[in-house]
Amino acid sequence: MSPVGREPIAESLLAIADQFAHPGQVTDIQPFGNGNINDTFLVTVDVPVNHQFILQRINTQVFRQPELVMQNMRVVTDHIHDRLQQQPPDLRWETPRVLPTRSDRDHWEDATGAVWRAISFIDQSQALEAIQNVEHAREVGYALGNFHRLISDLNPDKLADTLEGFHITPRYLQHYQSVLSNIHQTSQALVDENVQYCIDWIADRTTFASVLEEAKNQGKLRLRLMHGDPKVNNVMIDIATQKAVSIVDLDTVKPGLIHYDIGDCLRSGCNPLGEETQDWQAVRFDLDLCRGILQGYLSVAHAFLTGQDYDYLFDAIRLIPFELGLRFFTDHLEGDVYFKTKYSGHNLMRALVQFKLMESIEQQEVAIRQMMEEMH
Ligand code: GN1
Ligand code: MG
Repeated sequence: MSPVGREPIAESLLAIADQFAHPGQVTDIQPFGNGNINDTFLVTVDVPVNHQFILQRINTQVFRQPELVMQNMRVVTDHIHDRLQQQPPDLRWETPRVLPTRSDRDHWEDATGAVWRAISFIDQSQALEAIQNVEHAREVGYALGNFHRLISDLNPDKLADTLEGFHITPRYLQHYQSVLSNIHQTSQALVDENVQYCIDWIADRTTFASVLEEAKNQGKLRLRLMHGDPKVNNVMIDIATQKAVSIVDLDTVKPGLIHYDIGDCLRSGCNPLGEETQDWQAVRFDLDLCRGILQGYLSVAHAFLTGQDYDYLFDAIRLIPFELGLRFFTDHLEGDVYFKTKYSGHNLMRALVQFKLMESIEQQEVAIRQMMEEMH
């Protein structure tokens, strides 16, 4: 019998999990987390330690070359693993590892062509969906800083670009503009007042979209490796100590600007209502949480940030909710082809949340800049 409140294991999932070289027998498989792209499951096996692992179906509509995603993941996790061996184990920090198939491959393709992989689960830890308090914020910031530190000496040339244009804001804007111009002006889709709100919001900020890319092109910001998706629920927290012990979801590690990561971490961590709220009018950017995340981040990153990096921190915080809102809104206009949705209008709601967060950031610009000044 399955445990109370749990679905019995689907035979097909069990067969897929058993393609991977895990110890023991599988006792449970449950859907896990709330990813917008891949399908994720937590698998439990009947052994005393490391008794869980992650099983994922890679979304090949988004990641068109899943073998390169896996190659990157191995390069990154091997690098971090080696670095962790070289330093004294004062603080617990781990990296997820790729679990091979029984024939020693890093992914498995089923009869339908779906691509699956298995990744170790960070034992005795959990990812929280929403930010809890300032201590949690500090840990989330620390996790990003530590990740940036650990990959700072990994040669970017070793990583393939698995998602071209990812986190290049002007590209998203260009795509949005072409989608919008293809929708007939009298289309029902544009009549909605919230849709109109988004269109106006974006129209007023088009020049701002290229702020970080211009700084990169002018040599003010350096290309480095970034995580690509350092949101709150990708930071694993040790259940006993409440300290961050890992940052997971390494699909989007690639050369880019660490500012995109900093902005993404803050847009996710300073919005107490969370990015999935439907109460979008009430969304606020919380300054105490912002201070917490930056304190945690800078406690590690202060050593490698330049003066110009600091100069662009505010723009990064303001830009990423804009970029993500733009991505959600474009997907809404295109008929939800990229992000998974749970209800009609979901991507529009997500866009409104991000634009409201951006409004709150703009309103608090003076206070945010002053806070950064004090921390520099
Ligand atoms: C997507 O699938 P998930 O939830 O890890 C997206 C991120 C967004 C995020 C918003 C490859 O990440 O860029 O910030 O949704 N990932 C990709 O929640 O597009
Ligand atoms: Mg992700």
